[in-house]
Amino acid sequence: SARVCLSDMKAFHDVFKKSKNVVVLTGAGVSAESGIPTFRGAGGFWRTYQATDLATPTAFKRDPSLVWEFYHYRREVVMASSPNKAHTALAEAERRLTAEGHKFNIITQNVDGLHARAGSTNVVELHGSLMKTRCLKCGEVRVNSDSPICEALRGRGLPKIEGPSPPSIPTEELPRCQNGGCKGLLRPHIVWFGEGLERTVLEKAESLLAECDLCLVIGTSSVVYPAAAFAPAVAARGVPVAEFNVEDSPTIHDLLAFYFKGPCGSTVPEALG
Ligand code: BJW
Ligand code: ZN
Repeated sequence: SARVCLSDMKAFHDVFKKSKNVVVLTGAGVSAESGIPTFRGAGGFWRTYQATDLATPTAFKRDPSLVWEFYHYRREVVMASSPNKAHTALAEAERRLTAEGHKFNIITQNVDGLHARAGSTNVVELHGSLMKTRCLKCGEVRVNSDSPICEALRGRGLPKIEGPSPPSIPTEELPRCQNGGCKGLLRPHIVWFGEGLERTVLEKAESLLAECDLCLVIGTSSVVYPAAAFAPAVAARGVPVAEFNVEDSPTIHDLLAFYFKGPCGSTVPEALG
């Protein structure tokens, strides 16, 4: 195969220097060193729940108060955190490469907004954003970084509680729409399991993937579709794919041109520096 020696940083630098159109796919691991728990690691629990049990439309219908507590907590964690060296190195690479007339785009599965806060401007948010809400009644999507998002959630959402859970918050007191007199129940503007990605967002991601000549995959377990299919599609065109992860992801390992094992806060600045 055309596979270059895995983990060969010098060979990677040669490929990186020659590429004119880089697409970076990121997942929760890129934010791990900012203190934001990943989904499938040990930190993927909130109270007794697996994070992925609460990120579903069914969970929200059953118990919107519980799901809002979970998202309120995560919003507060993200607002108190900062971009790390991997985010910063990606933002610097974007500035440098676009100034040279090249293309550099990030497709992120993350909902934390840390790429933008690090200074990246070409970012596609595949799974939505913790800092956006969507109204169940009128459909309005709005940026919202209020802390707390509503009074009733103040002090709620702690990941560890002693004794029985506090009573549910009445739905009237959960975040409500402020579009005119709508007052509909708001939900996080996030793609939950079983929900489709926004069509325009997916099309944008697919067109970037179709034209890139180098693809970096950083901090994702590559198990959640459709994002899990992105690196295989790029590799099928003969485009080199480089993974940066503390563990290698079995689902994409065989198609990699490069694999840099380790915390991306160290490996990514070295690769892009
Ligand atoms: C480090 C590090 C460090 C740590 N440095 N690295 C086809 C086949 C099978 C199933 C499906 C399919 N098509 C659709 C599905 C169903 C489903 C799916 O994929 N299920 C799979 C689990 C099998 N997909 C969907 O439902 C999607 N919708 C869809 O396709 O609609 C149409 C449809 C529906 C149903 C059937 C068929 C078609 C929507 C997916 C939405 C994903 N939403 C979530 C929750 C967001 C909400 C929230 O944030 O609360 O998005 S799930 C969760 O996983 C989150 C993440 O974005 C996503 C990906 O996780 P990620 O980022 O990879 O995190 P981890 O934790 O898994 O991995 C972290 C990695 O970092 C690890 O590898 C670590 O080693 C590494 N790491 N520290 C470098 N310092
Ligand atoms: Zn509304």
